[in-house]
Amino acid sequence: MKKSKAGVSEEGKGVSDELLQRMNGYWRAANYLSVGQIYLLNNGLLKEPLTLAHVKPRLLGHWGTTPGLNFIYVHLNRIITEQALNMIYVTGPGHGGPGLVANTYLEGTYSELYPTVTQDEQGIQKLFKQFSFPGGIPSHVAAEVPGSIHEGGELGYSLAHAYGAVLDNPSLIVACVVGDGEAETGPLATSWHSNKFINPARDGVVLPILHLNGYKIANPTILARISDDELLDLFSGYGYKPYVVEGNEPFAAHRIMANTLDSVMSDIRFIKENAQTSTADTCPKWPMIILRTPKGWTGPKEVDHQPVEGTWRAHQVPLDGIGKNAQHLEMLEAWMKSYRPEELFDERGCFMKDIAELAPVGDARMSANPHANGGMLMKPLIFPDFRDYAFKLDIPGTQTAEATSIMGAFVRDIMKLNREQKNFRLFGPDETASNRLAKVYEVTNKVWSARLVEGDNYLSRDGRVMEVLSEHLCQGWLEGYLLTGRHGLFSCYEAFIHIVDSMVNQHAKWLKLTRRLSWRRPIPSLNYLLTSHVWRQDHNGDSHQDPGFLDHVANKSAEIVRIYLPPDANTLLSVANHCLRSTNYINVIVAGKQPELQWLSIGEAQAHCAAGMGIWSWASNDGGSEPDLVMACAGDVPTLETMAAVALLREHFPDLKIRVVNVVDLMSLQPASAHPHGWRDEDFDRVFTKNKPVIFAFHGYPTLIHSLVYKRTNHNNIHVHGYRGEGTTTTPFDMVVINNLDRYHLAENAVDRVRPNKAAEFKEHIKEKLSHHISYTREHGEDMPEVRNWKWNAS
Ligand SMILES: Cc1ncc(C[n+]2csc(CCOP(=O)(O)OP(=O)(O)O)c2C)c(N)n1
Ligand SMILES: [Mg+2]
Repeated sequence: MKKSKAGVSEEGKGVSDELLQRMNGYWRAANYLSVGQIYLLNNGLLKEPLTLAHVKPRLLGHWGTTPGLNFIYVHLNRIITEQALNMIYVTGPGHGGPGLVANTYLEGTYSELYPTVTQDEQGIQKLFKQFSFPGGIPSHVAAEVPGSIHEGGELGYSLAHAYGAVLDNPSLIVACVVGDGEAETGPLATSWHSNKFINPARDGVVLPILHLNGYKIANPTILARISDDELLDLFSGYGYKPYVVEGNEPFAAHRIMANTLDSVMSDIRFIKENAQTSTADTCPKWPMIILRTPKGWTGPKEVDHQPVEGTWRAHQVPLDGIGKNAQHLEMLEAWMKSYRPEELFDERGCFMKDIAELAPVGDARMSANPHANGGMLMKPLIFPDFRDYAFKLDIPGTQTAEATSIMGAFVRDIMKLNREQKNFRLFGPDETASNRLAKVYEVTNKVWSARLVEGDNYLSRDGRVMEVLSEHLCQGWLEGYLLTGRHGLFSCYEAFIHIVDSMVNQHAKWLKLTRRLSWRRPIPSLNYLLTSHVWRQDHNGDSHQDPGFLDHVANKSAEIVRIYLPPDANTLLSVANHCLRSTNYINVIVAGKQPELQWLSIGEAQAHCAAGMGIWSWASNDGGSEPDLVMACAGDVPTLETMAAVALLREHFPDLKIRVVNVVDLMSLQPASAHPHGWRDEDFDRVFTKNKPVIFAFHGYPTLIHSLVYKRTNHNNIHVHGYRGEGTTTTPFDMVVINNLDRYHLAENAVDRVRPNKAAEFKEHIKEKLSHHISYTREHGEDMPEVRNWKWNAS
């Protein structure tokens, strides 16, 4: 590759041939252990001639990326040791699990955390057998792998995680290997721009290493097939200083890599040393490495007359016909022996001391760095008393407030109180102000390290709000920040949070796994505030209306997920206070930003949120005895419509005994056996009755409520109104009408069930109301005054 536009490394400096030879030995050892994990059941040190009985019956793993990952690892170890660096390793191609496991084993961390995997022949045997094996460990760089904050199974998030990890960690360097296939994904493509959000004086350093091995599973990669000029221009254009390391002859490649890393580190030191005094108005050009080496390097060159090394065929298991083909078995033995294991491990299977010494020690090992087990470094947030921000309620249902704006003051003061310990940030795709959290700008700005121009609002290099128009990037940054032990909140439009559905899956899986690993410390929860929700998209309409993220999240493990639908500002404060203090959860809070009626005092809100759901006795007229009807609701708009429906029913059917139930913690609907927040059946039955009709107004898709309550005694009587996929740009009330979630449809459904013989007249009344609503809104462009100005006065 042409290097004219690339950073030029300081040739010939520093590293002796003798050291490079030892590093090559370390690399051979890691490669040997990687191949062993993929193939061997026993005979780990190949002391006996290899037979079929020594080989796993199912060969599961990925070789292609692994030698490159191992190559990078040993080189990073050198600079960590020589320069006393604080570094972790993020593996974009996480399918290279064998390589990372091998390295963590070679540096001793693996045996410290998993003492049965000893540093001897028996331990190697165990290490090999357990990989991709029932009852063993997964094939990827999963939570089980010491030093990992990134599983890398679903490609695309490595660089966002890496950047999230270095925020507010000025001494940390994250070496982030990006697969050239991974680089084709949308989330990864946008992640290069993270450098515009890094403040060199306050944050750490990400060293991206593009692993240009040329291939994915079955195809070449785009970046491997564009011209060298275009490739270098691309990364210069992203604001990096690209260095190229290229080669297929190991020793020569070692030298170039070592020299390049020395140059890279001197660039990094220069930027860091000048960070405090720099007056530049653009971001520094951080170095990055383009590593162009063959896929499946050092593996079989040809199998069955097909080239393998340096092609896509090396991606998984290059010799996969071992059971049927004696030649494959011989080739495997020759391949493994080419690493000369007898020079790397002694008779007992211990790693040779002179090579082992190359690894850093203690916490300097990338596998033992506490940043990669973020809970170890987690400092709890300092909180103001959330009750100090309470909306002062005089009479329920008569005063209005913007819930998220009130929460904004609380968040502002959390930001202020934690400014010194620098462990709280707010993330959002360009919507913090739109979501009414702008009070936070009284104490901080949005971070922006690119050029500033006059008139820019609330932008600075020191800001603690991270806004970029990529939900992927917000999510990835926040995950990286949380995984390294800090706290945050992601505020997002409800409909567009779906963009990160799949990332949520991955994070939920990660959290679930870490709960089973005693050495992994709990990390702060992933908190979402979904505002600008389905029912109040007055500007935007159909494209912005979808409450389905709740369904997506509700499917995840009950250990991990919590969903809150606070009906007003004080309940939102209480819920936010709870979520921001929690660890190891995914908390989803849905709350509107528009002025809405307020229902509970702060004391009532706190008690209601602690219970999860409950009877609003002040709004009920059942006198505490068995009602005729339960009107239930979850979500702010459904609560308003339910209350209005109750008022209507009371006016027309004064003898009807109606109970109002509000649900703030959605998971309390589930049985106690299904979710830790689930109510016991007897308590649920007491509230929802065993046999009375329940009209349930729900924020999201009705099927979610049905699925949560299907085991409850009264399930057959629970009739849910929610989002039916009807959307458009219209008035707030018309939006609920077209989905049958409005007060009239709720009341009509109730009457059909409890007063069927007296329903006709009432239904006629409702028909008139709805028809008036249609004509009024179509004529005036706003809701009828009786809807707009409605207040609760039924008590
Ligand atoms: C988002 C996503 N899509 C598809 C896959 C399936 N997959 C696994 S590995 C791979 C190829 C990866 O190629 P590259 O990033 O170049 O890694 P390497 O060559 O180092 O193995 C693909 C497509 C995946 N893991 N994640
Ligand atoms: Mg590749």
